[in-house]
Amino acid sequence: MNQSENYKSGFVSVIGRPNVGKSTLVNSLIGQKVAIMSDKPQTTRNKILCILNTEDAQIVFIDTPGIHKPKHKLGEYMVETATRTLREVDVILFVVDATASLGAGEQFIMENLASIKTPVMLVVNKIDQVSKRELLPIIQKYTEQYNFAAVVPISALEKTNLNDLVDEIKKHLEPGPQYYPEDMITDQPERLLIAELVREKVLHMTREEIPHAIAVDIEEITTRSNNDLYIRAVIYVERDSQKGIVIGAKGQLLKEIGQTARVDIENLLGSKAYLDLWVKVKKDWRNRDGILKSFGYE
Ligand SMILES: Nc1nc2c(ncn2[C@@H]2O[C@H](COP(=O)(O)OP(=O)(O)OP(=O)(O)O)[C@@H](O)[C@H]2O)c(=O)[nH]1
Ligand SMILES: [Mg+2]
Repeated sequence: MNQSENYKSGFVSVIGRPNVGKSTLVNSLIGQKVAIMSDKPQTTRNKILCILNTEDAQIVFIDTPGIHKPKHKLGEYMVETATRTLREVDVILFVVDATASLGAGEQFIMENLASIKTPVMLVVNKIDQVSKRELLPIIQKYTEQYNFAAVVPISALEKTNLNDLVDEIKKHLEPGPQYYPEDMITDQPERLLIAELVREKVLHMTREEIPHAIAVDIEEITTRSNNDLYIRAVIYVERDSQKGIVIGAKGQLLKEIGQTARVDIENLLGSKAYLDLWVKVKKDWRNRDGILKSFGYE
């Protein structure tokens, strides 16, 4: 245990609009893919703890769903999950996209932050996409409206300025214990990580309503006699027509989803895996409390 007098620790919530790069940031910070990422908004659905250990600190990042105007119960759950973390943490990272202008969504989040005493840092992400000259006026628009504890421009994708960000966070942490063991990087059980990897592949390979309409449930994980894993996963969709899309002509899309997910799962678990993928319909599941619960959104 690392418990010197100067050892600091704390919880840091990573919030922002959908698609600004929150999950990319936490993965880059801890150097491992724990939270799935995609170019579709509303990728993250639950809060995900990602633990960073340094010589002198343990920082527990909480990746959260993007804050948006919810259109169904799942969305309500997601936004509630994100906003609930705000009062439980030592530092808040408000992540914004340097390539998008300050809009109603950001405004709404800043209004919510107004009543919160926790230090909020403005993290301006995707600076690999804008010139230095463009950056300053973008930052100014935000700082005019809120008194941020710090402003850190970064690129989560290219890992630019992440050390500065960590240093800045440490300044706002109190001396504290190591909450989690050194070798623990997330609170997510294996079963959930596997389900998320499958969901990520569906997000990458489908468009329009499909990414939002799916949920993945892992029904079985067993170790075979040769130590290979057998995993049975079900991809749930909301309508029969969506089932056809996910399976694809001659089952081709489902096969591709399975192959790419299997590679990630094998990397994650360090053993060979057989992934048995099914697609089932659960009508309007995003609005049904009981089903939301059974999928882990509670
Ligand atoms: N160019 C560039 N793209 C980035 C950067 N960070 C993230 N992205 C891209 O932005 C998209 C969204 O990234 P995510 O990390 O899934 O975003 P998120 O904020 O977690 O999104 P939600 O979970 O939907 O709220 C992906 O296509 C990323 O590759 C960056 O620093 N630069
Ligand atoms: Mg995310």
